[in-house]
Amino acid sequence: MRRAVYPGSYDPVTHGHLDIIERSAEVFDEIVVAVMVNKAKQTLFTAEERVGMLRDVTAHLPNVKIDSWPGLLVQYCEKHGIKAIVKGLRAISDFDYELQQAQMNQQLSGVATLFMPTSPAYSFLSSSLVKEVAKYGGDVSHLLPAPIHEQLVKRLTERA
Ligand code: COD
Repeated sequence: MRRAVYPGSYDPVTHGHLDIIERSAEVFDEIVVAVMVNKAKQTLFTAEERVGMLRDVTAHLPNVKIDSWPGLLVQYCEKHGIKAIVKGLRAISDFDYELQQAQMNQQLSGVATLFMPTSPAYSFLSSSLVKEVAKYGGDVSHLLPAPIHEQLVKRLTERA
């Protein structure tokens, strides 16, 4: 079985993430979307909430599983016998850091990283920008699945 992990923060999941998930699910037999938990990093949504949101928006994809992991990505891959990592690339600015991570992960465990270019419609899209725009009242409803947008607005209203 050809399996790959698609790791990220997903704080929250956007149409850009979903597009990569849908396209990579056509290439691999199974995609595991892994919410990577970094306790030092402040997130708007808890890991459990992010896992729940990803489960909701990928319910139509039978070969996509959602999980979370608090450690190194390569440890997750080793534990689950996964040999490939999928990463989305938006622009050349993503490439430097993604290449470094890919080479480090390859050195550490031999796991391969495959880059999937963003669809042009989503090349400007990031969770951070979505949060920033939404925080100041900008309309980001077209950039996220509707239930995620609702949760984002609710959380930002609670925090305001
Ligand atoms: N179009 C296409 N791809 C996109 C888009 C978009 N609009 N938006 C985001 N993506 C891609 C990103 O490039 C990334 O590949 C993935 O989707 C997830 O994005 P984010 O923003 O949710 O997640 P990041 O970038 O914060 O994730 C970083 C990781 C959590 C993957 C990384 O820090 C990690 O592996 N951490 C675990 C600890 C570890 O192993 N560290 C050592 C690394 S060498």
